[in-house]
Amino acid sequence: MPVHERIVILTGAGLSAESGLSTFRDKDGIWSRHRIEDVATPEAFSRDPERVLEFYNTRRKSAAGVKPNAAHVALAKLEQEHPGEVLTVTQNIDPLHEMAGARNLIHMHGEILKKLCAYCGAKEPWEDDLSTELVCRTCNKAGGMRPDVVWFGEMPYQMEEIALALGACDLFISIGTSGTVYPAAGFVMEARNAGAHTVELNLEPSEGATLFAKAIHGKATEIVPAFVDELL
Ligand code: BV8
Repeated sequence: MPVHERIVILTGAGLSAESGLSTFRDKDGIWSRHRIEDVATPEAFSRDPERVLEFYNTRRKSAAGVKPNAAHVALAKLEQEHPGEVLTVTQNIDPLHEMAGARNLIHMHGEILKKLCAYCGAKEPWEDDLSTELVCRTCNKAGGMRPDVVWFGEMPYQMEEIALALGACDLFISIGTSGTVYPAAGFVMEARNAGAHTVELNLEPSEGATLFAKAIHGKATEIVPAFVDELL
């Protein structure tokens, strides 16, 4: 495989599955137990904030107790050892990439271990439960504290930076994502238009599988380390 100068990696819930975190659309996934409209939209938060906060309090507890797996470690090794630029864009809100050593990382859908004040926009690390009684230390208002997570209908973070990276990359790797949620699911097209080689690493073909030049199917902890070794 030729040496690639600029690599963009997109990751999804399938990367964290073998660390013990539920995915969204697998048979016993998160969306089989909750409706997006009830727990992952701004309307749901204004309609029933306690229900939304409870959904994320449960997920924050499970995210705080898990460890990176061999796939996260392999991706951090690629970033450290590869001579070119490696950017990881994750849809995941867990901290597993950074725990494995990733540094050049964008959490496009936010982070479960941060809180955001809906009134003033203040953000800070937060590992405990959130409740509507919590008073914001910046604007002193209560009732607006939410997880720093991008809900459906909200603009993902750092989209300009991501678009620039996709437009300049020569290798785009998509790992552990079903390719159902936009704009992330459209990144492969942006990379192709930039002339990049595109590879999908997933348990099974994603919804966008036919858009990739190459596909490798299997469990992330097996196929990602092998693929990284091939690249290095
Ligand atoms: C936007 C954070 C507009 C929260 C998430 C109607 C109204 C509003 C919007 C829309 C609409 N219709 C369509 C849209 C657009 C919408 C969208 O795409 N909807 C889909 C459902 C059709 N998108 C949005 O709303 C986005 N925002 O459009 O804004 C806008 C424009 C301008 C100005 C302002 C606004 C925002 C989307 C972000 C929503 N937030 N997450 C949270 O986590 O609770 S999305 C959520 O889905 C997660 O981030 C998750 O990462 C993401 C994608 O899921 P995946 O990661 O792919 O996980 P999934 O379970 O689906 O798949 C796992 C894969 O792994 C599977 O393929 C499986 O085979 C594989 N796997 C499993 N185990 C393994 C494995 N692979 C390897 N090894 C294993 N062991």
